[in-house]
Amino acid sequence: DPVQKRKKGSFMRVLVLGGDGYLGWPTALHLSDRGHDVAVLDNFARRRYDVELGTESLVPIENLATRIGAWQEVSGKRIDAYEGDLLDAGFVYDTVREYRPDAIVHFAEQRSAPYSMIDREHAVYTQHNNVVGNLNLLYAIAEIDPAIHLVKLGTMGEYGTPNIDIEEGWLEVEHNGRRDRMLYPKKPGSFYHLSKVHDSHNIEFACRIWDLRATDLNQGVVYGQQTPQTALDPRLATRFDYDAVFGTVLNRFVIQAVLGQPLSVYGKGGQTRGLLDIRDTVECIRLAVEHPAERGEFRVFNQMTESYSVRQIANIVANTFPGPVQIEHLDNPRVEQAEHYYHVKHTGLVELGLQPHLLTDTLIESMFDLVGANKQRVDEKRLLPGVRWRGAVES
Ligand code: NAD
Ligand code: USQ
Repeated sequence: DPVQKRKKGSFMRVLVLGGDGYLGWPTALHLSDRGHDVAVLDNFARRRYDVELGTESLVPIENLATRIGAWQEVSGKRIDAYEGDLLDAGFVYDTVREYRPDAIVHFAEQRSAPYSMIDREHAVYTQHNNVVGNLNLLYAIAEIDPAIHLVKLGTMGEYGTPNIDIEEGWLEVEHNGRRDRMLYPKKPGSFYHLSKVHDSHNIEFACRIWDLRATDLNQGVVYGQQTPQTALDPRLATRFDYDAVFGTVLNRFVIQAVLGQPLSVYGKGGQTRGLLDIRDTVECIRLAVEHPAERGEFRVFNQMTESYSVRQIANIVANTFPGPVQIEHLDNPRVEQAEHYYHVKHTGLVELGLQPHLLTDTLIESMFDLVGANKQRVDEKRLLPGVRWRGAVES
């Protein structure tokens, strides 16, 4: 009986939704390595976007069953797997009922801003998949076991780039002589980022009405591909996206440098973003899981360790690469502020014990080797951005 089992020790049962993805898989390994009982759930949508877009992870990845088998071989630990879709409410209820987790880590959403901006169909898919999947999950938790702690991946992009300091989720407001604590106002930059805002509002409401406990992790842009666990065996590798739809900025710049391609800075590169190392992502999730929110609490952490402008990121990569690197300024396909104020509070996770890996030359150099070893897998046609924020309505 899982409930009896968890009473015996401090280890938890954790269900990782999106556990076949870039971040979900290494997180599952990290939690399993720490002694928690872990199960992953995925519908493999991410592998299907690859087929749709004609691209593939730069680093070869195994299917989920092989990955799980390899982990058992290497660590002696078991990870359970549930294959299915969060849009299927019956499947979500059955899984939560059967596994009875203490915590659910929710990564399982369509996460690319450009993908959500391809056209109406992709925008609708993204918001439907993300918002409805999350809502099914909230109902399952409320009806089956409201003590389950939901650890939900949000994004720093929910806030956008306001001309005031960004707080951790909540803002003390004084208006016409009265004060209140309000959810921080949001100004996101794509239909994908908007889906996360909608999720945050739904989760906060569920905490208020049903006394649920939730942690919303507004994560910045992640870079890197290896964690101590994924590095143990090539079959444990997580995906690494280089294409203009799913590849994120620092990872793309590293890949472009190795390929001898110019670094694709959108516009002048003055736009600033919060970033973090993938090793810090998995650690932040562990810290959130092991220190649950209180019943009724909607807790928000800003999950990032440093901020840089895109121009600075390009310069760091160019200066670290041993050969010549060109930096190219492309017309920005997105609609975003080119220069702006950016000051973010991100002390919550540090207070729980996070010791950040900052962007040192060492990590970038290890990424050069990884990319070099797989560079024949790159289809250069997939490097240039094709999705324009204004494109869908112009055409
Ligand atoms: P990913 O696409 O690699 O992983 C998401 C996984 O969820 C995929 O394996 C996909 O198949 C699965 N999934 C999607 N919809 C599903 C559904 N309806 N039912 C079941 N499974 C479903 O993405 P990632 O980069 O690992 O990101 C994980 C989460 O972290 C996302 O929510 C993303 O918004 C957030 N995040 C990512 C980054 C980043 O830089 N990668 C930064 C900030 C926040
Ligand atoms: N950019 C470039 N050149 C490139 C790619 C990106 O200049 O080749 C710029 C973009 O214009 C943007 C910034 O870099 O200003 C970040 O772009 P990105 O594609 O790395 O990240 P983004 O679209 O914001 O999305 C990624 C993840 C998403 C997550 C988000 C965190 O895909 O899931 O939510 O990072 S955040 O940015 O904090 O919202």
